[in-house]
Amino acid sequence: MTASEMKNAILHHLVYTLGKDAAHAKTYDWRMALSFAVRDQIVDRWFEATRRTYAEHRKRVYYLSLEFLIGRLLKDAVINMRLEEAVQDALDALKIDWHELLEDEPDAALGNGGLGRLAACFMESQATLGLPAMGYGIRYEHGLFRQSFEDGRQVEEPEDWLSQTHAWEFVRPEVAIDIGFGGHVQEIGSRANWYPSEMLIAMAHDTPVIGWKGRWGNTLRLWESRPMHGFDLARFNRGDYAAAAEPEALARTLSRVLYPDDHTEQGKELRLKQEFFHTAASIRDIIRRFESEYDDLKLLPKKAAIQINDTHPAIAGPELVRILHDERGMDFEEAVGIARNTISYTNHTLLPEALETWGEARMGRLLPRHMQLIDRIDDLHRRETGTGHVNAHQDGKVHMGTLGFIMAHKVNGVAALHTELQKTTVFKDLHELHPDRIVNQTNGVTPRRWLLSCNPRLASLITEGIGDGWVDHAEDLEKIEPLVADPAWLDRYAAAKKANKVDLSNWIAETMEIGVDPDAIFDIQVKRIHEYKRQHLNLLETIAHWQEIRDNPNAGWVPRVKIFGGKAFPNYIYAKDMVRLANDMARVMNSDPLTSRYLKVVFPPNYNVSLAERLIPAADLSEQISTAGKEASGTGNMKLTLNGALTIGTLDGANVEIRELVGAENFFLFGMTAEEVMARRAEAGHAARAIAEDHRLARALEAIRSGIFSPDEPGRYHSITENLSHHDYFMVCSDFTDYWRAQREVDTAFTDPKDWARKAALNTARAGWFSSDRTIRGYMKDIWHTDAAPQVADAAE
Ligand code: F55
Repeated sequence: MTASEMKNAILHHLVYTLGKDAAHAKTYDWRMALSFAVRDQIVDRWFEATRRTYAEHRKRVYYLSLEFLIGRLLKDAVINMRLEEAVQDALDALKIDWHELLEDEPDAALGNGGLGRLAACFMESQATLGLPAMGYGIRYEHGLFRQSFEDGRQVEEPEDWLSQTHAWEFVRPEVAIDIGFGGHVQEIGSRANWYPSEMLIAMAHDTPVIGWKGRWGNTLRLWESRPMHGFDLARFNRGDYAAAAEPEALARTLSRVLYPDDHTEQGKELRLKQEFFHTAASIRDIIRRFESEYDDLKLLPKKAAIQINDTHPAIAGPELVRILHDERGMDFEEAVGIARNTISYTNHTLLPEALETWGEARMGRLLPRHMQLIDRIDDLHRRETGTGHVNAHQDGKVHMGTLGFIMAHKVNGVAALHTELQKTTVFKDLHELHPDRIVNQTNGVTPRRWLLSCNPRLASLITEGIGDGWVDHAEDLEKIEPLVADPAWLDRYAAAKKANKVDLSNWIAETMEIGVDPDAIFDIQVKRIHEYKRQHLNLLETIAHWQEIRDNPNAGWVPRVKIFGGKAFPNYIYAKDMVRLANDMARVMNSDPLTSRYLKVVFPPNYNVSLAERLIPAADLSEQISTAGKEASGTGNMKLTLNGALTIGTLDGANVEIRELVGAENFFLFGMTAEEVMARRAEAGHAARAIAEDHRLARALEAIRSGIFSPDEPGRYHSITENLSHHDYFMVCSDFTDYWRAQREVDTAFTDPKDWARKAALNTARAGWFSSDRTIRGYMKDIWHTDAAPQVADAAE
């Protein structure tokens, strides 16, 4: 497409789709017009992919996830369709600022963190690989809350991305699926009819997901809940307007808000209803599509693979069995076998508090037939394995992890260490019964968004050196290794990083009124705020470092900017205290005339995908400091490595694999191993001992206790200091000394800029394996047993 064709397409949509005259169009109108013009380019390719999938009777992959953290879509679409030049030139001709349009797009924040963003990277990789696949999720009206700070405290406001038209979706009113809850069951022999007492409708909204060079397009189908019957006219006519609107309001509640949970499960009925709503609509849609092509349900596992993203859609097992057995008349055992061979389950956490359970009373009330089927599935599993003690329904609760495991042919962990720990902890008993079921698929991230799009300077430098093959064969990044030996090339690598840091410094100055030195170490910890991720370990080290600078302000310190980003679950008081402490520290330290040249703390509010895209390219140091054994994988760690940040980290999650690949000499390792953590935890008084043995740690804790950071309320962080001094489940104190040592190694290493640049470039060169393309290929081979389709011709540049 030429620039002038693009310009005409934009103007056409401006006038005929948006009904705006160019003279009066605002940023929003131009963005929408551009988005529609780009979307038009995608649609034919998207149809072609669907046509081929049907024509070739391809197996399809269905990715069921309560979260898709897709962020903004315009730039992604433009880049993958290779329309960048055409768009830029067209907008120049129209005197419209491309960056202003990009910034105008709201983030689609339909997820909490890693799990949701992984689903988004997977969708993009599946499309890039030409794998016929479909993502199923919920079209939340309000995504993850918007975070702001008041007096340093986190304040949550509702997120409102749908207050403007969503440019990328197609509404499918004809795809409307009935969903029931409650009611009673009438058993007929082994089968049953379920008569729900409450019904609503799941309506589909489709967003095309286009792969690199437009070679393939898949669909992200998001369900919106709708009332079965509109509003109550009789009540309305009686003048009871609120009551008339009530059924509709109740039905719509289901897709109203994203559950803002990251590891602290709050058993709420609405959440269970969301899970069933999502899963039942998706399974129904899958079966409908299958039956339009094939007439023998025994073929289901050959033609469909259903991946459940954590246990949130784990009711898929019983629901599929219910359809096969109750509705289609298949023998129960056969139905279980078919469902199991179709479904596989990804586990994302070992934290006991995050393993979903539902009370049998609630489950029985809301899903009476599923409750019966779960008992029969347990019963069958006991007979199959000859054991009595491993049940999904146990101690008055349904354990969704166990249910997910029993009803899947494969269960995967998300990094090598996490997968091994699954076998010895949460799924120990099940693993002994089914030793072939657990497999590993180490997470990955899409290099299109997380390098090509977010870091154009580095991407161009790489492409100039080795061509653009790395974009969809990220392992090719290793071809830059010979260039790393060339000092001139390394200078350019360092210059790209520096320019990204200057951009970020300017943004920090404009938005937060904090001046930071672009020559300082940009030390970044971005992720959900959680005790196990240990932002407070980073904060304690920051305090100790600040104190040493104050002791000796003229000692020639290596300047640092500590950058934090992340949201705390609204009810997670401890995490919110950590946020406030960081902000209190920033206030005190950034205005300290003795130290502020050397140390700044910056915590931009509302960390989301777009902010990640801004921060990650400017990072020198990546903080991956979780208590070993607790972070299943991490994916931010991969994005930062790819963008040439060196990791300071523990042997946890995918850090282990990152370190192996980039080389131990290019990674700052510290801390106890998962095994050592478990042993140390058993020792009484480990925290007190660690504090007694490290005067810096003791002094940093004392500083918090004394109220230096909260003079108006000295006791503000009592719970943090008390917890760390006496309990310290996450071993902050026990790992402090080694973390401090590693941080000083970082300082020393940074004083040799050439060597630092070399290490950074080697991180980029060796990070290609962390592409989600590799991860998806792994799922295809080991779990889904499926191939990619021959792709549509490349979109021309
Ligand atoms: C969301 C909802 C609930 Cl109810 C529980 C957890 C979550 C959630 O967001 N979990 C999450 O993000 N887990 C993360 O998954 C990533 C992708 O596999 C991992 O990299 C990361 O280690 C893990 O914490």
